[in-house]
Amino acid sequence: MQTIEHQLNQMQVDLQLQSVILSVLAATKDIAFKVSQGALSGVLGATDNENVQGETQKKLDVIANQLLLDELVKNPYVRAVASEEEDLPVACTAQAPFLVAFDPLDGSSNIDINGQIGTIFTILPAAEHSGSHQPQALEKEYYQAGRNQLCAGYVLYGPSATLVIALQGQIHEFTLDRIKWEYCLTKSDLRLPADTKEFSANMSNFFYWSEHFQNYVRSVIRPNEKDSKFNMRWNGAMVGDVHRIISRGGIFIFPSDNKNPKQPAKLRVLYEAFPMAFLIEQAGGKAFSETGPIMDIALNELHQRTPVILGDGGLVKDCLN
Ligand code: AFP
Repeated sequence: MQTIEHQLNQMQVDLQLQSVILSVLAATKDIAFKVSQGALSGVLGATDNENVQGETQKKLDVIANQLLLDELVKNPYVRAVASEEEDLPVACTAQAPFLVAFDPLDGSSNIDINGQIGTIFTILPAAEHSGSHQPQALEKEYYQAGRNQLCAGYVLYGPSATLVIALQGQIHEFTLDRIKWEYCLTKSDLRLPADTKEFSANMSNFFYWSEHFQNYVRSVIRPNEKDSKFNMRWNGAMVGDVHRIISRGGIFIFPSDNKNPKQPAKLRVLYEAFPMAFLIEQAGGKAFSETGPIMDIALNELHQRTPVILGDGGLVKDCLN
């Protein structure tokens, strides 16, 4: 069985980049183990803390964040690590060539119900001539467009732990062998299946969306003589919804809403939208905000948010027109 290590070597991925990817994956194996032990490993439930997003942290958010930081801080090729759970980037090795960003545990609300959760990550190039190694200066190094990403992926902790990773124009799926604790190749060159009539949206936001998105959803669920109406699926964890779309096709929409005028969009650009857009594009799909391709967003705030509409290219076009 082809392991991720073999695959990266076969693709002749830069050895320093390989090392960073394998550090991320080493941490995800620990997270996968703790998740699989559930209540037995003491990872369920909430802490008393709030993260920078103002959300109550779950124990597993904190544990997953720490496991990733511990692995990456000691990697000599990582200059800094930005996490959804940290205010500012954590400085690692000065002058190192790569910046890493991750959502350590996406879908936290599913932790305690044994639902789908995952780790999402991206790797970006660090500036050639870096200045100060202070967190505030490092933050500015992340202010890049999504197209600069060198590699992005996620590990979905479901009934099995599934890694989907995109780099060098390829996207592959690996499954964690829980006996050998190795990620083994299970699907190569993933392509989004076309014409799946399935949409993914949190419908409880319907009346807070613009008329445009309300009309789109009305149009896909309206009984129609010619077409069968769409089915709906919503995991509450982007990692699960995107994995289904990569595997089975369809469209995911998380538009802006007017629930909270200070925060019209929910999903984070750096930790969710960028890596998922990179993966979806590599699989032949499209990923847009409400104003253009997500990959063209130029980040200007570490915890910036964006609307996300992604999936099959034809469906995304219909949704935005
Ligand atoms: P958490 O990781 O804080 O649970 O948020 C998950 C998420 O960012 C994304 O994975 C989901 O698609 C989205 O939020 C779900 O948000 P709602 O619960 O508001 O629908």
